[in-house]
Amino acid sequence: MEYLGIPMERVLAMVTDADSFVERAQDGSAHSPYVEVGELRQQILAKLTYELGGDPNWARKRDWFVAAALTVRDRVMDQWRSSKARIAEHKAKQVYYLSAEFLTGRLLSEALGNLGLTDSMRAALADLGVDLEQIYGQEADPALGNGGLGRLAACFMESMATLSVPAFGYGIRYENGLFKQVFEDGRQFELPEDWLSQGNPWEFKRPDLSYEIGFGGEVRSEPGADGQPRLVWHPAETLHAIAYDTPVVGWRGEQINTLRLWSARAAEPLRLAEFNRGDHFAAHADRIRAEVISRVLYPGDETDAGRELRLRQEYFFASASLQDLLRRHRLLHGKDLSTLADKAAIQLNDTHPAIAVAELMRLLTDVHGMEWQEAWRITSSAFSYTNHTLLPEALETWSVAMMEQQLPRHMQIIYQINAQHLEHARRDMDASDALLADVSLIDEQHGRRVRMGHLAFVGSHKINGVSALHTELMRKTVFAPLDRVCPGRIVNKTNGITFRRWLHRANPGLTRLLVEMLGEVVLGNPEAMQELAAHADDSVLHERLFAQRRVRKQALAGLIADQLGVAVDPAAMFDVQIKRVHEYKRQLLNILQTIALYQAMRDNPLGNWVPRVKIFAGKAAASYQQAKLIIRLAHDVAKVVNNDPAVRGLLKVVYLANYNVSLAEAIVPAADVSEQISTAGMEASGTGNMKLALNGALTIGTLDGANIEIREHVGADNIVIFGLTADEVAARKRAGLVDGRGNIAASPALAQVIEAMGSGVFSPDQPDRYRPLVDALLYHDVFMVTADFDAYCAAQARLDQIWAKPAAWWRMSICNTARMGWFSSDRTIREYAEDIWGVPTRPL
Ligand code: 26V
Repeated sequence: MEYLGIPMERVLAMVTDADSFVERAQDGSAHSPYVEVGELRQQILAKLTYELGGDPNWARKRDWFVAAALTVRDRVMDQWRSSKARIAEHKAKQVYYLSAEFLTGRLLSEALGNLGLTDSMRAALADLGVDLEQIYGQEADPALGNGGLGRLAACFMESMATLSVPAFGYGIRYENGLFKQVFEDGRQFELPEDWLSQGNPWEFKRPDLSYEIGFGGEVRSEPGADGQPRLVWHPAETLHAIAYDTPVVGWRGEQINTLRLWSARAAEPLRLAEFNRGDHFAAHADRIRAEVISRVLYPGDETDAGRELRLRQEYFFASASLQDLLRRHRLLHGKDLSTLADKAAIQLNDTHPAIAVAELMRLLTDVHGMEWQEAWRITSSAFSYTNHTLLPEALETWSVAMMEQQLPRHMQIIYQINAQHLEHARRDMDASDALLADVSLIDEQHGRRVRMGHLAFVGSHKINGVSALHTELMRKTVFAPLDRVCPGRIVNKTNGITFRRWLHRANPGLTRLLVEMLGEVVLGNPEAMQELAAHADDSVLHERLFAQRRVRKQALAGLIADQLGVAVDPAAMFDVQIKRVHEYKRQLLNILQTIALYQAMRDNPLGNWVPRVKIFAGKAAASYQQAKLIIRLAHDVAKVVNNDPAVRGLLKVVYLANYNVSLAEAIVPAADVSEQISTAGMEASGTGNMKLALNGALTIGTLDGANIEIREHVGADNIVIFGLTADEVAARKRAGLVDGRGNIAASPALAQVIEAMGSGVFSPDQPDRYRPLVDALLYHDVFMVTADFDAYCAAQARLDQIWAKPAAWWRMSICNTARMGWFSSDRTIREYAEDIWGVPTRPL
C-alpha cells in the first residue's frame, strides 16, 4: 500500500513517539521540573512497599498505577500548599465554580503532562519492567457528569489553574457516576458505575471540613439578641457535608487549584435505641436517607421520580459550598462580610446550584445578621450564571409545595426576592401584567412552580450563553422578558476546550508536527497555529499528517475489533458521531443517510464508492425510549450492512459502548469526519465539534451552536454546512410545518429508506420495531430530519468528492487545525475573568 506514491512503511516510519518531544519542549520553560529517573523509581517503590503493602515481584498493574499516582501526588503537594499560601498572602479574589457535574477524565497523564514528568515517569517505570501506557488504563475514568456541561467544567478547571486564576470547583462526590452502558441485541442496558470501588489515589478526605445541612422543619419568629423578632429556621433533619479535595494541576504546574466535592454523612451513624431493640433496618434508616444524597448522579432523565432527591442534592452542595466560602472569607479577610463580592466570584454552572442565591441570602441575613438590602447587593454582585440549554424540559422548576416542605425558609426568601424584583419591574421598567407574569420567579400556569433559571438570573450580575447563536436565542426567547426588565446582563462566552488534554495529550504526534514546524510558541499560544495555514498545500506535510492520522486509525480499528469483533479498514473514511443520544442531535439523520448509502451501493455494487466507517458512541438517558430506539436502529443497521457481501466491506457501521472521556480521547484523533448535525437552534454550543476540528477532522454540520463560529474561524471553504437555519426552523415550527410526509414524498431516496425501516428490513424478527421512529418522521418531525435529509445527503456526497482528492482534503484539514486556536478554553476563561469575575489572569 502506498500514499501519494510513498510506500506505506515509509509513511508510517515518519511517525515517532511524540509525547517526549512535547515534553522536552516544555522542559525548556522557565519552570524546569527535570527529575532524576532514579529518584522517581525509588519513590514509586517506596509507595508500593510502604503505602500499598505490596511487593514489586508480585505487584499487579493496578498497584503500579496507584504507586505512580501517589508519587506524582507528592510532587503536587508542595505547589498546592504554596498556591494556597500565595492566595492568602495576596488576599486575592477567588473564583468559586459551582457545578453538579465535573467530567474530569483520568488524571495521571494530565498531571504528568502538566508537570512535565511523562518522560521521566515512563523511564522510571520501564526500569521496573512496567509500561506507562498500560498503567494509564488502570485508572478509573470518573463519570461524574452527563456530557458537555460536565466536561466544560473540567476544561475550565484546568484552564483556570493554567492561567493562575485562584479557583475552587465545588460539586458532589457521587459514589456512582453516570451509568455504565452495555448492549444486548443492540439494546442499551444501564449498569451501576463504580469508580471508587478500588479507591481513589487523587482525593484527600477532609473530615475537619464538615458542614451541617438542614432540610424540612419550620420557621419560627423568635426574639433576636436585640429583642427584635427574627425568623429562625428549625430544620427537621440535619446531615453533614464532608469535603474531599482533588488537586487541579495547571500547565507547567505553577498554580494548583482545588476541586472540592461534598459527600453526605448522617449526623448520627445509627439509632442505638432501635438497634438494641433489634430493629436493625430502622437503626440505619436516617443514615441511608442522608447518605443517598451523594450516592448517584442523575442521568438527565425527564422522569418525575426522584425529583425530591435531586432538589436535596442541589441544596446539599450549594449550601456546603457557600458555608465553606464564607468560612474562607472570614479566615482570610476578617469577619466583615460586606467585602464578600470583592473577594469571591461565584459562577453557577446552569441552574443546578441556583438555590445558592436564596441560601446566601439566608446565611447573610439570618445567620450573620446582615440587612436585607446589603445582603442583596452582595449576593447579586457575587453571583453569575451560565445557561447551557434552552430545551424546555431541561429548564428546572420546583413545585412550591415541595420547596415549602424541604426548604421552608428558602421559599420565604424566594418570595421576598420576587416581591422586590416585581416591584422594580413594575415601578422602574413599566412592566405590564403579562410581562410581570413572565418574569415572576413563580410560574403560576403549571401549578405554582419556582423557576430556577429566573432565580439564577435575578440573583446574578451577568448571565452568559455558551455560543454567539445561543446567547442571541437566550435574548430573543427564554430570557427575553427578563432581559427587558434587567437589561444588559446577558453576555456571550463561547465555550472552549483545553488543548493540553484534547491536542497535546490526545494527539502527541500532531502536536509534535506543530511544534516542529511552528515552534514551541504554539503550546502556550494556540493562535500561533494560524501560521500552519501557510503550509496548507505542502505535500510533505500532507503525507506526515496522513501518517499520524493513520496510526490513530489503526489503533481505533484495533479497539473496534476488540470490543465488537468487527474489522474496519483504516484506509476508509472514519465518519464519527460521538455525543449523548438525543433526538435534537439527530443521530437518526445520520443513520437514515447510512441506510440510503447502503441501498445505493446495493443498487450499484460496482460503483466507485468511497469506503466509509460510520462510528457512533454515546449514551441515551435510561428513560428516553425514543433515543434508545435510535441506538437499537444503529445496531440493527450495522448487523445488516456489515454482513452484506454486496457492499464488499466498503461501508461499515459500529457503535462503541460506554462513551466517556477516555474513549473520546481515542476516537477524536482518529476521526476524518465530525458529525455536528443538530437541528439548528437546539445545540447550545457543542464542544466535541471543537475537539474534532482541532484534530483535523472535517466538520459536516448545521448552522447551530458553535458550528457557526467554527465556520467563521476555519473559513467557509473548510467546513461542510447544510440544512435549515435556526430562523428557518423557528418559522416552520411557528407555521406548524412538522408533517414529514411532503418531504418524504419529494425525496425518492428518503422514501425508500423509510419504507425499508418501516417494513422490517433491519428488524425481520419484529417488523414494526421502528414504527415509533417512522411515525415521528411522518407526522411529528419537530427535529426537521426529513426536511434536512436531502441537503444532508448532498453534503455527504461533497465529502466523498473531497476525499477523492487527498490534496484538497488535507488542505482543508490543515486549515481546521491551524485556525481552531481561538477555541482554547484559556481564551474562554480569560473572557470570564475579565468581563464577569474581575480577576487577573497570567500570560502564558
Ligand atoms: C439537565 C438535567 C436535568 C435533570 C437531571 C440531570 C440533568 C443534567 C444536565 C442537564 C442539562 C444539560 C445541559 C447540557 O449539558 N448542555 C450542554 O452544555 C454544553 C456546554 O456548554 C454545550 O456544549 C452543549 O451544547 C449543551 O447541550
